[in-house]
Amino acid sequence: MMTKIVNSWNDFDPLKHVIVGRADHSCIPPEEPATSEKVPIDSTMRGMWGPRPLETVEKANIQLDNLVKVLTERGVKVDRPEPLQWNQPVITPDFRTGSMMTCMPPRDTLLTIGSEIIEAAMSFRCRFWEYLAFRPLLSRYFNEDPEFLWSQAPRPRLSDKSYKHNYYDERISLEERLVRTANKDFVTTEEEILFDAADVMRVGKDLFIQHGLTTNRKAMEWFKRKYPDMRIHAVNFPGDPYPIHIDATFVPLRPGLIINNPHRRLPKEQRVIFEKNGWEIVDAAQPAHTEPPPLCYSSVWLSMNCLVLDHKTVIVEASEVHQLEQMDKLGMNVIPVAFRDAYAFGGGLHCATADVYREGTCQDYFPKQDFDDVTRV
Ligand code: ABU
Repeated sequence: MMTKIVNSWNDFDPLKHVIVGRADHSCIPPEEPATSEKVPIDSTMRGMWGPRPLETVEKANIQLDNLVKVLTERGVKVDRPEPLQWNQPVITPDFRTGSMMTCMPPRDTLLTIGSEIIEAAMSFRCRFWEYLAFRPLLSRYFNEDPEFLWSQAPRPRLSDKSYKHNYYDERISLEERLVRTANKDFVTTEEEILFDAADVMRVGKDLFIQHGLTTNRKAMEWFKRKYPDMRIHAVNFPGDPYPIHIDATFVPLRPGLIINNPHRRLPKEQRVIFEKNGWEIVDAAQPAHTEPPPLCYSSVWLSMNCLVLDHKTVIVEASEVHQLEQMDKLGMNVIPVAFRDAYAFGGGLHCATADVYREGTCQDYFPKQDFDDVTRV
């Protein structure tokens, strides 16, 4: 009896099976070359590291468990990772750092492309072993699904050569950060392949990959060689001073429709492929909150970090009233789910999940290619 377990080509076809992360044992990692950026200078998190307060872990797990319940009630099968004791140092021949982080956001670690799941080549030293939390699941999929392709991108060494020395100078103004984003000047070098899975937007035959703090050009070249029959696009959002992950910036809701963070608009010349192929890009609604929750690395734009269940149904964080309303106006049935207590552990509803199975096949959503596409790698 053949069992097909893994299949997903985009973020909008009917979701049938998903991984939802866990917050257990999560730590705030010590500063390291790739991460010091995300802690604002005046934040109480500055210089702080170690296990997250237990009551916050418990609250996050309550909301993660509730998400599982909502999904299960709608017929979506849910698997969970096995958290490690994250409060252990990571020591390799090339570096040492004081602790690991979490397995709350599987979206950063696992990238599903068709019947393949790739363990990403992540740039944070504290996330070096994170994939181990998902190994029991991937091992089971491998045993049960004869078509499942289990892959790992080349393991990065994350030596000092992988980062620009002194990139994070505390005196850098916000304006200077924006100049750097526009110039595609990021903390990582091109020494080795580096990417977080959450920087990859999957739209059938096309992968749109954000070039930013967590993903470099070499990764895009790797994708191009790995998938010669797919089209790889490099996108960049100059309005984002901290470009980490595409899923609070540029989010597809269904074929032909994307919501784009209005502070991080896709530049005109990079929009051509969408325009020529009849896609509509609309500004996402404003977040309902002016600040992220305490001890959170992510921005208030987790408001748009939604989980699409099918072309007409989307889960949105319950307090994000403007985003809920916009989804409704865009013709989506909206399921509000409280999730802010989980944000600090690695992000929103999309971050906290990773696709295992969506119905559908690899479609060409961008058949018109008779123009100069500046995004094409
Ligand atoms: N993991 C998504 C975070 C993006 C943001 O902070 O806006």
